Amino acid sequence: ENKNQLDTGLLEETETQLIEPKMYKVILLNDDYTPMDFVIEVLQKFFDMDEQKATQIMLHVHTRGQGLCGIFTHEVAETKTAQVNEYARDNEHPLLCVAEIV
Ligand code: TYC
Repeated sequence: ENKNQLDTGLLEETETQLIEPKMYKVILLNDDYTPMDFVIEVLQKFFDMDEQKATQIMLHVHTRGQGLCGIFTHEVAETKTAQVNEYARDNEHPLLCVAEIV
């Protein structure tokens, strides 16, 4: 509930509904064929990571099977997964990225 000071000088109460956006985890999956350097490049290019962070996430995915790249709104998460999967396919790698609701 907000109290808005209007130019009438009167104080009017209005109700503002605040809707929390649903957030989505973007997860990278391991496979046996995508080169490690390509995965590091993807993490830097699409998730704004430095080389050290990207290497750490890549090795986590490689050893544990999957790993978290970030948490985003629905639109951003869907855009990033589509961009990663398209970039991987364009370069003929099976790398897969998925979004799941938090
Ligand atoms: N397992 C791959 C290899 O040995 C490397 C890799 C890491 C692939 C992370 C995908 O999401 C991935 N070359």
